[in-house]
Amino acid sequence: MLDTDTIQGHLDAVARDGFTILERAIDPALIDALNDDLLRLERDYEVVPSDNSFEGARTVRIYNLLAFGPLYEAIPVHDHVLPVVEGVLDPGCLVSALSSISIDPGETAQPIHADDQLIPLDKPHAPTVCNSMWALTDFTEANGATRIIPGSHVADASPDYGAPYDSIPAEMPKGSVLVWHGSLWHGGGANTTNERRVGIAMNYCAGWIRQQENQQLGIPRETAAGFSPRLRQLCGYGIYNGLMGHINKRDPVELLTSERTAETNTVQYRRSRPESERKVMVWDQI
Ligand SMILES: O=C(O)CCC(=O)C(=O)O
Repeated sequence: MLDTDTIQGHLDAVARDGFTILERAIDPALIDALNDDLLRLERDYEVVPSDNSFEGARTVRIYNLLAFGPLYEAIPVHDHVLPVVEGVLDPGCLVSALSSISIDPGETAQPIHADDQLIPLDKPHAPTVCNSMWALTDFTEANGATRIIPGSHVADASPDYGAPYDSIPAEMPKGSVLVWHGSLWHGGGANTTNERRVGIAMNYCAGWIRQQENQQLGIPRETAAGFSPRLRQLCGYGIYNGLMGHINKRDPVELLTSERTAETNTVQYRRSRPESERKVMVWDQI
């Protein structure tokens, strides 16, 4: 668990520089287990590079990791990382996407981009996205550490796709986590070594915008029903600010964990629920 001064230090860094690094934040045993399981998934599902300029011709990406077993459930809620993300966005934030990014030898640098550049808001703006990269191997300049442009999160535009920019490598030891404001200009680095660079991209967004991966359909319902209460909320089974995401004025998590069908979702019109069982929604406060 991070103390409040440490969290504030990271929040100050994100506000000033657009990023922060949580050094050796993750237990080595979890890192090893993730490395092993990602290799299993790659083998079992025969995952190969996508071969486009953004995803890379020598980069293996596995998406939607929460659908692949309980091991991945520890990532979005990790108490050495989530408090920083909650400070950048707010506690109503959501899992936007969870994927692995394994950059193999010979990969060239990814075009510099901002993760929020498809969101049509004038820049600079408050963070709508806060992303993180878990280093499952050491991240070095030579093996393709994420390249970042400090301070670019306050630029009044996103980068031009494919243009060259001066950037620095976010070097960090295995087990560390890079956290950044979604407007920060960055990209995966070139891997000039003989070894793979492995990262997990744990991406979050504000509770009031759309998630990049559709968590409610992408994760089987019975899998999501077994998540911890906090993870369910982060996946979108919750209500933002007492309004956004409701179903007939009820928290969607009630439907996730019940056998209700679309027809029975309308039950509140026929039988009102006891006050004590209801979540507080915005209508109850005005
Ligand atoms: O792999 C990396 O270091 C960064 C990847 C990235 O920024 C992306 O794919 O959006």
